[in-house]
Amino acid sequence: MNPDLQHPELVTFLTDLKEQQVLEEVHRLLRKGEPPLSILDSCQIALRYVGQNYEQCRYYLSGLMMAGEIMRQVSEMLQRVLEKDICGKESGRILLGTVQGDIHDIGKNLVGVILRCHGFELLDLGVDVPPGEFLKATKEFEPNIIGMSGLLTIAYDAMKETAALLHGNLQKGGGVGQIIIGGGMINEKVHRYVGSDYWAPDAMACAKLCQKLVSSH
Ligand code: B1M
Repeated sequence: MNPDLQHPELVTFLTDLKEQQVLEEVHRLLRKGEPPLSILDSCQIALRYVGQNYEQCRYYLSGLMMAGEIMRQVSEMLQRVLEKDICGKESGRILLGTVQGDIHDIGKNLVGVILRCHGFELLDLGVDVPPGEFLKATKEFEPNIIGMSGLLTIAYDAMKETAALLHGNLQKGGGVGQIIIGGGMINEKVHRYVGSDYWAPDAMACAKLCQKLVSSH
């Protein structure tokens, strides 16, 4: 394991799916005043190891499910602190969802928490959201920004289809409907493939980008 890790014990506990120890360690770190986003970073490193263990058949699907359940509980603990810590006065509407075919929602939910903490009005469509549902909600809610999350490689095509549908149906300008994508394996190349307007590597970067986009209109 990398010796430069910020929270090596947390990373080991989560990689080994030790639920109780993870929750106790997160609790201890938060009490010590550790920033919630740095705790999240360490959890993401551990989840990458969990994913590798799954790919290399050291964990079954139940390992992924267990990691998801532990992470759901950690997210709740971090969310309580984040909601107290960050606040903003941006006004703007954001539509968020995990694209069709993908049910991963832990990262999306954290993005939602941080956007709300920055003062944005949020409509979260949930997971496995078909392109047409994004379009329908965009017409009704008139968001400044549409955020699509996806962790699976197969999600790229759903993102591409959704972006094409939205771009084809929405008028450019007026600050409505700029598309941001994000999720575990999203990068510049995927962003170009999908045809989104922007991409963000993590929840905080997404919130900062949304602030910039909304304030420039
Ligand atoms: Co799945 N899974 N999973 N999984 N899972 C991955 C993604 C995988 C990489 C694991 C691996 O094999 N290494 C792999 C995908 C491989 C690929 O496509 N190339 C995988 C697979 C294969 C699968 C299944 C297909 C397994 C199967 O059934 N055989 C299946 C797919 C189901 C489906 O979606 N149709 C599946 C199912 C699941 C569970 C349900 C068991 C569970 C999810 C529970 C849940 O979400 N409620 C699960 C989990 C837990 C994982 C891993 C281990 C962890 C994901 C996670 O929550 N990360 C994951 C391995 C990994 O990620 N390394 C894996 C923590 C979260 C905080 O990070 O979501 O990246 P993340 O969010 C970050 C940023 O990405 C960013 O901000 C967040 C916070 O900073 N971000 C955005 C996210 N959305 C954003 C949007 C933005 C901007 C930033 O703008 C709008």
